Amino acid sequence: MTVPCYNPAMEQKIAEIIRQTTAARNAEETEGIERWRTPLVSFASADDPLMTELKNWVDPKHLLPGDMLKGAQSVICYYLPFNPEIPKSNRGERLASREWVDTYVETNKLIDVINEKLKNYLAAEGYACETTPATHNFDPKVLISYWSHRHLAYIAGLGTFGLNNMLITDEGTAGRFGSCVTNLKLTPGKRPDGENCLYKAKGTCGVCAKKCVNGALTTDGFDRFKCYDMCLENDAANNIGTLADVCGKCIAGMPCSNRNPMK
Ligand code: B12
Ligand code: SF4
Ligand code: SF4
Repeated sequence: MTVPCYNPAMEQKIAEIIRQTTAARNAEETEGIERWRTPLVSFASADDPLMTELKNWVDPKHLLPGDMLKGAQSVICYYLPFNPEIPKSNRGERLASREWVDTYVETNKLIDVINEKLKNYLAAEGYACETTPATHNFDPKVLISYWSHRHLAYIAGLGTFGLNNMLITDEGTAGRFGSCVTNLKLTPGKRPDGENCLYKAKGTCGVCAKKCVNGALTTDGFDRFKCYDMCLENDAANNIGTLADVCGKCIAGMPCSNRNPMK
């Protein structure tokens, strides 16, 4: 029986796996630019009092870490920030840039690879790890997932929510999140004190709402169905043989795209 206790060497190794797997994937890129900057990694305790809030914030059906894995101790949360050239390519126009589409597909694949490596590493050390894909784990009728990576990343201290719904990290919003559950006890990340969104902190900016191309995002709220219509419009326009339901105009060319605008 493994007694739960913090293990800094293992925490470092987990972060290393995430960063090295991303770096190795960047190095394979022979034609284009490197897609990702250095990932951010943080951990949340399965016992954090905010975990039960997931059922209020997202949906009563949202899972708790213990529903994913018996004996869960922690959630490993990470963020893969894009090279700023990727959101830059997605500015303007109604349709998403091809770079944005390809980076979405490639990042989802990379998250699967990272999760598999984390699972193998933890298994070799005698721990369990339960993984979930980056997306398409949502209920198509309500467009809500019962495992929300960004709410878990919020609990782990990786950022705060912006007006555009994105979690604004210290490396911005143009990137993707992964998370997995383990029975290894990991040191929880500290949550930021203030808001990272200029609109929420000071009532300024609001550019994301002005730039929404399908009337889905306004300063009064968000219509997820209008947003998904736009994502499907991009999927149809590209037709690349795998679902590329993207848009992301509200995170391209924004003050929060590649950095925390409050720092
Ligand atoms: C379903 C889904 C969609 C749906 C619905 C969108 C939505 N906002 O939920 C559709 C298909 C429309 C969609 C669109 C997009 N998505 Co999407 N999507 C998801 C998915 C699968 C689940 C999200 C979910 O269930 N949310 C639950 C609802 C209730 O939460 P919410 O809408 O985010 O709203 C909350 C916050 O805004 C919040 N809020 C505001 N202030 C505060 C303050 C506090 C303290 C808290 C707790 C909450 C909070 O209030 C709401 C309730 O909590 C996740 C992957 C995953 N499994 O986590 C990706 C994900 C959210 N999508 C992502 C992205 C990037 C996009 C797009 C840009 C498309 C693209 N890739 O080009 C657009 C952006 C739309 C937008 N502006 O919100 C990323 C977000 C990255 C980031 N930096 O945050 C995610 C996390 C995928 C990933 N693995 O990285 N998506
Ligand atoms: S564009 Fe401005 S208002 Fe919108 S989320 Fe980013 S900082 Fe907040
Ligand atoms: S992803 Fe596109 S449609 Fe959805 S809120 Fe952002 S700009 Fe609007």
